[in-house]
Amino acid sequence: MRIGITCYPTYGGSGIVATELGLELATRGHDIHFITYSNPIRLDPNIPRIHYHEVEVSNYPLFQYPPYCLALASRMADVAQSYQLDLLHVHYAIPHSISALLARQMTAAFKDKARRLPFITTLHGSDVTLVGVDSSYFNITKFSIEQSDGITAISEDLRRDTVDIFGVENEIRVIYNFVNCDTYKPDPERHDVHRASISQYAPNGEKLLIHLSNFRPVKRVLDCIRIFAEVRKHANVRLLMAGDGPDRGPAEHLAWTLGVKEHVDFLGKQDHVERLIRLAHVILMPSEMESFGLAALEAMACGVPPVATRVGGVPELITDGADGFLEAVGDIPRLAARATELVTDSSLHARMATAARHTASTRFCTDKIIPQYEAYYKQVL
Ligand code: GMT
Repeated sequence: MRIGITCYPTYGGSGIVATELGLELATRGHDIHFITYSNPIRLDPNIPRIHYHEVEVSNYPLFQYPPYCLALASRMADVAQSYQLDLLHVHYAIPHSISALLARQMTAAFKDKARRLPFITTLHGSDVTLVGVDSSYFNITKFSIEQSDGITAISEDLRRDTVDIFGVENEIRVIYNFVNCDTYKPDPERHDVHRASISQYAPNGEKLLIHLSNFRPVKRVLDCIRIFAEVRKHANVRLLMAGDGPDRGPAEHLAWTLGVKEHVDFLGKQDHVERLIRLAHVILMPSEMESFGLAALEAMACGVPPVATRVGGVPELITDGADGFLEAVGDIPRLAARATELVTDSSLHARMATAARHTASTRFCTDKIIPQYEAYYKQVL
């Protein structure tokens, strides 16, 4: 198939899922055309069957807000026509599904060359639960979801939210986030404290906690610092904070206030998180809301148990007490107690690390999930 993919190309779960999906589809023989405003992170455009089409948004003094949505629609229609795309697959409803809807209409109206260009919208979470519910976007989000030829949601919880919030009656297919279990895998030498990769972050043989996100308020990164400060009272640990965003400054300040700053590494945005995650003992994901929790899945595939919050679609991924721990949002004492158990009880850690890897590899590996997208594409065509 010839598939156009649009996503936010910057750091964020939806862009990562879209990019990894495109790469996996290309290795399965499909022609994949990314139509985005910049090259998605994690995308090497030199890979066979991967194409990248940049959306240029020209400005004009009259425009206070350059109309990206229109430039995108126009580019989608051009690429679809030039490369005879079979369908568009857009990730994150706003504004991508509106652009796809326009591109579908334009393609159907091309003189002498009119053709059908169906599009699938994959809902990722905040496009429904945070942005979509905003009154300025509510109607257009509902409309664009309902006009899609196919709709997928990354968890059953998000599917239910979409029905409850927007009253959407179309079928919404649940296709979970996935992970490449060959790339994300346990590090057999994690406990070798002398290795350069580990001693760089844990010079005194500390165990590592890690947090990975876009540092938006919904991630509650300040809770990571509070949890860490508690764990440090009981164990020799350091914290890796990977990513960047609005709450990085406040998190650094809190680490300083709580007296743990020298034990926390703020690493900024990382290109190869698979090399980093596998060095850790525990991943912290204390989010306010999470429709799935891709970072936790990537960690589980590396045999790193998550300590997370019981929100959104997270319980569809993590089974409390078996392959990770779930606690209430903001319950620092319990979240810290769970993380402490994992870094101080090596048999508990080994059991959970094995279970976490097992969950990732038996339910969420690419070979389980990508065929579900391929089957859905065929159904929509
Ligand atoms: O987590 C974020 O804030 C980024 C956001 C996105 O759309 O880029 O992530 C959402 O999509 C991920 C991939 O499908 C999910 O794993 C995340 O759970 C989801 N985030 C939220 O629901 C807050």
